[in-house]
Amino acid sequence: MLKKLVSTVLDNRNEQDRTIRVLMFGNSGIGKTSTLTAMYDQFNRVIDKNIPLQLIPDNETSNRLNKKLSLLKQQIASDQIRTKSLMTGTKHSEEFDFFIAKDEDSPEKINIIFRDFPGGYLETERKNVKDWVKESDVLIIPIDTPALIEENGIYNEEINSPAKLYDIFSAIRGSLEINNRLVIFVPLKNEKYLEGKLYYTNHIRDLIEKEFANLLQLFASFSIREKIAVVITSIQTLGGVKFSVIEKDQATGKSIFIFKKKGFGSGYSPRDAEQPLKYILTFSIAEVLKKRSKIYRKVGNFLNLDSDFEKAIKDFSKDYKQDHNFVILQGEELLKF
Ligand SMILES: Nc1nc2c(ncn2[C@@H]2O[C@H](COP(=O)(O)OP(=O)(O)O)[C@@H](O)[C@H]2O)c(=O)[nH]1
Ligand SMILES: [Mg+2]
Repeated sequence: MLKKLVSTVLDNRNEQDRTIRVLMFGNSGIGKTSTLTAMYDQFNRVIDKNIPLQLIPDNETSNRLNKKLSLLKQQIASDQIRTKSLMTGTKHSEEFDFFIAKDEDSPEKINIIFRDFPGGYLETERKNVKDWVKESDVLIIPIDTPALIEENGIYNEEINSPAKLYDIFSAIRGSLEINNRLVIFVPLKNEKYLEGKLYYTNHIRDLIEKEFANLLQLFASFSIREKIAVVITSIQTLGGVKFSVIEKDQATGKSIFIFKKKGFGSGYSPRDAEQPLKYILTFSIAEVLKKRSKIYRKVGNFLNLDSDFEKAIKDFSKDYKQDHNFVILQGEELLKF
């Protein structure tokens, strides 16, 4: 009893320095670093100027992402993009640290740590991956959309690895029953399938539900479903190009997905890249509020999140998109404050 009380109070103290841990899955070349880059680049651009918030990377994160940003912009300047050949994928596990605050000196902040690891780890470093899942609040599963859709999805298993993901999660299903989590499927490279009317008629959601059925059933199982919110947010980290054809590389026999510029003048134009962050912040603030009301009941004393800061976070995140391509599959309760 005493132990419980002490740990509640300690939790309480730590609330000042809140950290959200986000784990990014996906084989190299799927678009993890591009997603972070576009998110960081877009956040400060799209946020309403009346909301006093910034997404601030630490120095190392900033250097790495700015490098990536210039690579992406260069890439889009060429007429044709061959995935995997122009850029090297993630080779080892990396962390990208950000915080959200009014400014650098503000004592009120939320830390967000993204961890990115090479897809091969799903086979070779399973113990680490499982530990990372256990300590994460948010799991991001980027999806290579052309691999999901083209040629009836024959490339899906190899590129998006639903079976490997299922193995990892089902091995630790007990831990999924303990803390609340948010899982975000992020279809990428989807420019071709979201154009014009296709935005409202594409089958991306249906295909995710079909191809990841095992994983989704696990998340929806009795002891887990109250603990996990699952959403789909289709975003574009490049925007100016669209999938064109799959070609066989003569030398290696490997299939290469080719992207072409949408039009003569099209350039780097990410779309909706801030949306996953809105979901992450909505989930996080809802968690904080829940904890606070619990602590209030137990100890009769709670620590405030500065009310202006709390309001700013709510103002930014409350209007997350919900439409054909932004879907809450389960756990809507965890995304309400
Ligand atoms: N067309 C298009 N290409 C993308 C998108 N996101 C990523 N890519 C491509 O995928 C490549 C690999 O992405 P990267 O973020 O380096 O993958 P990582 O290994 O998972 O970190 C990039 O160089 C882009 O060419 C997207 O939204 N649209
Ligand atoms: Mg990477």
